Order: sequence, then C-alpha cells, then structure tokens
Amino acid sequence: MSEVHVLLLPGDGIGPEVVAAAQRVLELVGHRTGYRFVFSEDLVGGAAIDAYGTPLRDETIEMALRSDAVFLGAVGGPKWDHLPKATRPEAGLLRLRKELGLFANLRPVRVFDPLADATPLKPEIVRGVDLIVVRELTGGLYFGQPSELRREPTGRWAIDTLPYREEEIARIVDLAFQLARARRRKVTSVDKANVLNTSALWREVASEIGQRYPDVTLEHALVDSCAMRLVARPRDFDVLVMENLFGDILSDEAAVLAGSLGMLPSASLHGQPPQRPGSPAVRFGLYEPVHGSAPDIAGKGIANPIGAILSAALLVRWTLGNERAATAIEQAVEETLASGARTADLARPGEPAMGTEAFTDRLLERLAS
Ligand code: GGG
Repeated sequence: MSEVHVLLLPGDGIGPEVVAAAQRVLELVGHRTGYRFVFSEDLVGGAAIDAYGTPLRDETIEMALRSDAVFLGAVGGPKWDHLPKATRPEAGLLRLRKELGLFANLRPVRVFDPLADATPLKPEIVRGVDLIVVRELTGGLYFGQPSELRREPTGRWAIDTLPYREEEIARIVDLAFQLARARRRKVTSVDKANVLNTSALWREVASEIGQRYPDVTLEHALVDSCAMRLVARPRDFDVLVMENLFGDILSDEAAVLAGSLGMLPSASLHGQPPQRPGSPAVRFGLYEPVHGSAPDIAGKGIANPIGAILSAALLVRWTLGNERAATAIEQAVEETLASGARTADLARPGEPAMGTEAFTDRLLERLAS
C-alpha cells in the first residue's frame, strides 16, 4: 500500500473544523483506492504566534518539504490584527507559499446545480458555471520591495511595489494554457494594461505564450470590466489567469456565483514532484479552502466544510494524479447538496441548516456508497 504523507496545518478560527472534515474524506478515499494517508500536524498563523512567537517556524517548512502535500485551513483573526504586517498570521502563509515555490494558485469555481438558486444572482446566469481562476502566487504586489508604512512627523506614508519578471509571467500563463487544453480551450488573461507597466508586460508575454497554443483562444481583459463580466456573464469564462492581487479579489467575487465563499477550494502548485524518497505522488502541492478563518463562527461547529473537502479532491487530482477518485469526491458533494443538505451559509431563511460534522457525515455516506 502506497503511503501518502500529508502535513496538516489547520491554523486559526474555523481552520481546524474544516481540516478535520477534509481529513475524514481523505481517509475514506485512501481505504477505497489503496493509499495509506499518513498525517502529521503543526501550527501556523495566529496559533503559531501564540505558541512560538512566529506565524511560521523553519521546522514547519522542513516538515512540509518531507511531505507529499500540505493541507492548510485558514489563518488570521482579530486577536492578531494589531501586529505589524510582517509578523501577522497572514505573513506565515505568504512565506510558506514563497518558500515552497508554489507560484500557481488554482481556484476552480463550479456552480453545483442544486445551488443555482442559492446566490443573489439569477439562476439562469450562474447555472452551469465552471471556470478556474489561476492566480500568480509568489510575486506581484504581495512580495514587491519596497513595501513599507512610515509614521513621520510630517505625516504617515506607505508604499507597495508591483514587480513582475518576464519568466514569472510566462510560467503561470503557460500553465493556464495547459489547463485550458484539457477544458474548453479558452484563456482570459486579466490585466490593467491601459494604466500599469507590469500589466503591459503581462499582456505582451501572454500574447507570446498564446502563439504556442494555436488551438486555444486567448482574450485579454481589463480587470475592472472583467470583474463586471464575472457576475453578468460568468459562462463566458473558462480559464482566467492574472497577477496575485487581482486573483485574490476576483476569486472572492467569483465565490458569489458558487453560493458562498465557503464553497471554493484551491491548489497551490509548482509542477515538481515531492522531495520525499519513494513518494507515490506526481506533484507536490499545498491545498486550502479559499475562505479565511471566519472568527465570528469559529468553534460553533457550523462552518461550511465544502471548500476544504473540494480542496481534498484537488489534492487527489493534482498530487496523486487520481482523476477518478477526485471526481468521486466532487460527485459526492453534488449529491449531498441535491439531498437538501445545507450548512448555515447556504440555507435560505427559515430553512434548517446542518453543522459541519453532520454535513460531512452525510457526504461520507454518499462517498462510501
Ligand atoms: N485559507 C486561506 C486563508 O487563510 N486566507 C487568509 C489570507 O489572508 N490569505 C492571504 C491571501 O491568500 O492572499
């Protein structure tokens, strides 16, 4: 039986609750497919600040590198909001992605049919939406230097920098084209080329990469009009590729299509196999739901575990290369929703809502059947 080593980093707020749900799903998939998942666990984010005084220890990075995949919950919360940017919980997550070289963040947005009427948008607009936001994850405004907030006698000022090198753009756009080839063969490259130099370069490089994929349609879209089209005509899109901050913003917007931010999974990849000797995995990756720590509902047992469970499906697809088992998890999510099960974020007013564990139990029954 092949061992798959997964480092769990549940993090803060609802992170531990949704990671527990995803872990149960992986264990069941393991029994059915012949993998033995071996889980290790460590602290990250605010929990690591409280225990060790830092949001990410070097030891945690070493544990990640000895694993086939990392599964993260969420980081952050009001308890740590007063800390300077470089020492906040989020800094731990950003450093982890950077140190592991995970430059590609895949955020699939799929509208499950039973939820087509669960959004503020008309069902005919969202029904059938199936797109992927490909977010560049280790560059751009998040990491550019200088980045500083100064408090001077003459007043406060702050600066952030948005740098991109040609090769950083090329590798993420190339990945977007590869993804599109296995889908509906359309790439939308998102930028602000009428204002930003980095976007002008992004557009040039994206066009050059596009020439290598004559079978895939490339369109360029300005981020502002793209934001509008995303809620007005979301079925226009197949694969969208963009810089770090644009990807963070547009994928949260796209969560409206899916019914809740709690629905969205993500995979952060760099294309290399794990470093662990004898690993059965084809690719190392970090998996996490797109949502944050939701401190307002933490500890209440009512968080939506679907984003985490769909992230487990992405782990099975991208790290294990097992498309069939990944699809089975997604199918179980669809069937569970079709059976009427709803967590509080998805339930209509007056409709009964299930807690995290009860929803996961129902889903596991479907997956096992
Ligand atoms: N599970 C995702 C999460 O915890 N996000 C918190 C956050 O602020 N992340 C920074 C980012 O993804 O831009």
